[in-house]
Amino acid sequence: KIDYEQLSELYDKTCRTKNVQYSYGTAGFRTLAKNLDTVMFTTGILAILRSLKLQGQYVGVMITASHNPYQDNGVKIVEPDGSMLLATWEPYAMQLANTASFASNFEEFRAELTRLIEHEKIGLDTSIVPHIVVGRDSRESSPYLLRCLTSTMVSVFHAQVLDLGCVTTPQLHYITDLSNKREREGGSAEVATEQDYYSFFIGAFNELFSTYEIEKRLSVPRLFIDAANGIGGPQLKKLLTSKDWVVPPDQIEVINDKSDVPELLNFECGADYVKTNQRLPKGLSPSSHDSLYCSFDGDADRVVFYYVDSESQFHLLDGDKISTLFAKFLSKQLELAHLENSLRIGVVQTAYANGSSTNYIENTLRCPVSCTKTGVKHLHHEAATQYDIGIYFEANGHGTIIFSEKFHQVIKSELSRARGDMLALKTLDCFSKLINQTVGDALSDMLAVLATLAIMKMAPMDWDKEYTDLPNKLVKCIVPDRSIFQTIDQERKLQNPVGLQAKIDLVIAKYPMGRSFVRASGTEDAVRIYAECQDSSQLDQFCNEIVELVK
Ligand code: NG1
Ligand code: ZN
Repeated sequence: KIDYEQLSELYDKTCRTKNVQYSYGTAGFRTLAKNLDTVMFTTGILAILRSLKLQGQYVGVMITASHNPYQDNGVKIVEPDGSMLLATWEPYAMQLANTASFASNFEEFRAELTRLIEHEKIGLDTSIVPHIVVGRDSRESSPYLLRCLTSTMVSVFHAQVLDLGCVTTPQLHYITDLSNKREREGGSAEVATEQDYYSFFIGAFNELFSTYEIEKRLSVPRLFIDAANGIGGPQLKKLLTSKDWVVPPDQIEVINDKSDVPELLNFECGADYVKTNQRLPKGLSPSSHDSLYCSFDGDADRVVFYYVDSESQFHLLDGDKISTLFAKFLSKQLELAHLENSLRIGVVQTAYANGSSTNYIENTLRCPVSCTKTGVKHLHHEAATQYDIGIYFEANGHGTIIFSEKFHQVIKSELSRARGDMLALKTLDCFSKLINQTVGDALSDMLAVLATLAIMKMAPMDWDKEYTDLPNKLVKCIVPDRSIFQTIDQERKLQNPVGLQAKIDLVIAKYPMGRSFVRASGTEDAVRIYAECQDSSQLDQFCNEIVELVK
């Protein structure tokens, strides 16, 4: 039973940010931190309802604004299995938040809440205890917003709340999933912790190296990790100082690790900065051309790699390059294990993937490729439903690999029969553990890349030279109303404004290997224009011509 008197009191006290329009986008709610009190309050309640709906399972809530500037913050809900909030619940999140934001009194909010509870047939009189896992990134505004979020959880809903403190977004996803697995196993009932996360991934990394009986050293002399001055810094250090971590300390250096200086977060560093500007982040000067570099974003769910060649030329190894590296490696293992006809491997991309990468995967690796709309939930879904090994990465570095139930069964049975190429089978088995199965994870992806490079004895240059990116450009265009830009064909073609696509097609036809598409951003009030073509000297002109059509 809900104690409405208490709820009303907390509502008046907490919902201070009024008349703000909230929208639950691909990355949850995200805006200036000072405008988030109300939506934190309602998101806390929605997470409770989600848990009640799911028989009290742990539901995760993460407070983060990822790669956004330090003044921003945000919140998103995670399903019991570590995936993103069920799409049909996103409108509820918005209705509840916007009712609280625009309502003139508590009764209006109460009516909306009641409607939702009845619509979803959520039983409040039962003995179900809602379980919630909360985590936050390193932002200064987060502890306050956490109090807004959890204010009703214990007092009104008698929930059990597991507060992880400061963690990366993928850690929150992983621990939510693990908490439910532990509950299901009953018995031990030990609460899942951050330590479980480190042990699991370090364990898989070490097992992979042991399988090959190779020394636990990186294939590059030195790796520099740019932590974007976010939560990735301290979490990385916990991993690197863990007793099980055996890579020599002189091989890895963490930079931009000042997560305690708020305004440095994502400032001239991090994955988004490096990908967008195609240059080294603040704090790095090329030390040697055989070093490998990587950058996380502010909440460590994205990673991009890069290196500098002997002519001081910067080379980006982005999400597309990570996908292709994994596709090459895992296809080879499948072949060695003679499983290429029983297990289906595929790569999932968005329209932002470089055309060269798609061509390379299809024609050199001979591996199927799917294209989905922007937003990891679309990629994740395609990877999980179409393939036994579904590799997905957005060009910006967010992604992972999903291994199907069938994959695990086949590998287990082949291993138990101890026939065929045991090394390849063990590699596939270890690799499926090394990659975070719940969500894209900078830390786990990084370990998987390092292991792949070490096993394949590849230097950054070898990885890069598999294919050459077509020259490309991504620009933003501010328009009066971006909602008129409606797309079809996985966002690759415009349906509206009527006639615009035909004009775009005429421009594209003028440029050899030209490809361009226009879509409204889901996270910013802007239209994004992407263009690529063979000749870099024509790229600016190509892109400008499209921009002129859009303006
Ligand atoms: P929008 O703003 O819808 O283009 C951006 C990124 C996505 C994804 C989301 C969520 C690009 C071109 N778009 O989406 O890949 O990461 O933010 O954070 O990078
Ligand atoms: Zn992020």
